[in-house]
Amino acid sequence: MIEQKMDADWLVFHPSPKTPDFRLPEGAVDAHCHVFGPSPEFPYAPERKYTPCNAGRDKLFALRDHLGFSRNVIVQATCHGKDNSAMVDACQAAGELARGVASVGAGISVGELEDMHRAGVRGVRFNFVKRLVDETPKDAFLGIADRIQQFGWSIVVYFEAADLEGLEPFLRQLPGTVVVDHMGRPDVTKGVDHADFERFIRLMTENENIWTKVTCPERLTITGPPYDDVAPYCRAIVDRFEDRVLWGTDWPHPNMKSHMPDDGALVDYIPRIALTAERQRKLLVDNPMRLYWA
Ligand code: 0GY
Repeated sequence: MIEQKMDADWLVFHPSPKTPDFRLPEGAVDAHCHVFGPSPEFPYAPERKYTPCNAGRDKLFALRDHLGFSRNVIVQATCHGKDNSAMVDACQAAGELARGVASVGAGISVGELEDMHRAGVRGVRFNFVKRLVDETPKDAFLGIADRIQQFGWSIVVYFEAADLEGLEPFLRQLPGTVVVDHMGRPDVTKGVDHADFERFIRLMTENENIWTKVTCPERLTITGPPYDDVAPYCRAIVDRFEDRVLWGTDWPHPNMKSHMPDDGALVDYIPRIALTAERQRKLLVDNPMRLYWA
C-alpha cells in the first residue's frame, strides 16, 4: 500500500475545534465535506493537483458529533479523481447518516451508478476550477447529467466567479437540481451590488432548479476570521433563496494556505447569515433532507 506524502505548503485541519456557541437545530446536515484517504488504504489519484493530509471517515464522524451535526454529505474531492472508493466507503460506514456526491467519467455505466446509489451516492460533481482539474468537455458532462436523471440525483457545480459568464448557457441547460459550490466564489472586494454578483443572483432568480451552498467564508475572505467581508454575500443569498441554500463545513478544508479555520467558529457563523430559527432550519435540515434523503 502506498503512503503518499502531503504537499509541503499544506495546512492540516484544526486539531481541536471549539464547541460551538450556536446550537444546531435537531437533524442538522453538514452538506459539504470531504474525506481524504487515508492514503495507504485509499491512494490519491495520479492526476491530482495536490496531495492532502490524510483525513479519513472516522475523523469526519468525530467532528460531526463534536459540532452537533446529525448527518454529512460527503463530496468527492479532486485529489481522489474519479476513484470514489474512499467517499463510498465512508457513506457505507455511516449508513443513513451520510450521502455522497461522486465524480464520474462519461463512460460510467448504469450498473456502476446503481451500485453507488445503493451505497448512498445522490449526486455528481462537475468541476471547472482550473487549478484543481484538467478540463472536461461540456458534452461529456451533459451526457452524465442525462444518465443520472433516472436515479433522481442532483449535480454540484464548482467554478470561479470569473468563469460564470462563459458557463451560463451550460448551467441553464442542465436538467434537475443544480447546486453551485460556495456561491460561485464571488470576489468579496467588489461588493454585493457589483454586476458579477448580480449576475449570479439573476441566474438563481431565473432558474428555480439552481441552488447554492453559502459555504467557505474562510476561502473567500480577504480580511480573515470572523469573515465580516463574506457575511453580506451569504446573507443576500439566504434572504432571497431560503428554500434553495445548503451549508457545510468544507472539512478538512483543501488548499487552505492562509489560515486553517476552527470548525466550531464556522458553525458560530451560521446565525450571522441565516437570521431566524426558521431560516436556520431550512438551511441546515429541510433543504438538505429534501435534496439528498427524500
Ligand atoms: C472545496 C474546495 C476546493 C477543493 C476541492 O475537490 C477539491 O479538491 O473541492 C478548493 O480548493 O477550492 O469545495 O472543498
